[in-house]
Amino acid sequence: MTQGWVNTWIEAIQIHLQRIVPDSSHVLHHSMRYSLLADGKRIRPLLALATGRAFGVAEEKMLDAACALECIHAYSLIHDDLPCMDNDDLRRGKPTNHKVFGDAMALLAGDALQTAAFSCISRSTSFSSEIRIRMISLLAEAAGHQGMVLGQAADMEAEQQLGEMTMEKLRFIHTYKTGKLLQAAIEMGAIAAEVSDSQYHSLHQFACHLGLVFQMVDDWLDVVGDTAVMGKMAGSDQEHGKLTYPALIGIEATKQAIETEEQLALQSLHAIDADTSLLENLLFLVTRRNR
Ligand code: GRG
Repeated sequence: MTQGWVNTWIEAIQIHLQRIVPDSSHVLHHSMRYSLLADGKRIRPLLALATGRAFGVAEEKMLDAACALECIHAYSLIHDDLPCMDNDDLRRGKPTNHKVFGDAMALLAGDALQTAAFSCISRSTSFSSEIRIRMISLLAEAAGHQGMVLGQAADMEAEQQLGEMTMEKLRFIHTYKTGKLLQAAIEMGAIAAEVSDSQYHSLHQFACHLGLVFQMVDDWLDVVGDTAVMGKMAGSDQEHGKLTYPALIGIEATKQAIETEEQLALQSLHAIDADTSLLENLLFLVTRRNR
């Protein structure tokens, strides 16, 4: 049932995303659409839709807010791939944005996707202006200097001081760099549904655990997905400037940490008096991909 729901709404999200950036002949719009419409899991929009659904908000109503999250995500990936950051050539199986459109256009496409996200929510006809302002404020905090950008900055700083990496620092980086936008996705649904304070608190806890486990699984797949890396894993990721859980605590401890975070996420979800089965299944989609 969840797979059917996921397929239906991934398609609806894709159609909605196509409307955000005009299909014009301008290279800026080509560059924006190249990344925004590329295949991705759409986990952030799906989490927003599923949270809304748990509290009776129709998926259609949530689409603007959900797609705003995907715009921020697409912008972050474009900028993260630039030569001045991770300098990656491939993303989602295709050449990265700057490889196709050049560094300057990729920078601008990312900038424009970021502002498009806020425009998307502010123009939404689904919610009152009060709710839209709360959503905009939440997204700005999650994406900006108190959220994802802070996490990216901490990551860049830590790469210069690899010997001093600790579990505490790694958790901080992941909580901010990856976790904050995932949290915002869930809290966006909570704001839309005007949930009670205690429900908001449990959803927030769920979102924190989901954000951490998302990153741990990502790290796990980086290592286990590449068996050639396993034999030399203990220090090699750090030598290459990549900070991962397996490189810091080992494969077995990472596996255990994933299971612990999954259990904590489930406990937070089960404290909520609503049908959260979609959220539970999205958690499993995150934690059990390829494991
Ligand atoms: C440049 C401001 C700025 C921020 C960049 C999110 C981020 C911060 C960088 C991405 C680097 C990265 C690969 C992080 C690992 C976790 C992550 C966000 C993976 C990509 O997200 P998915 O798996 O991607 O949801 P898809 O392609 O499915 O959308």
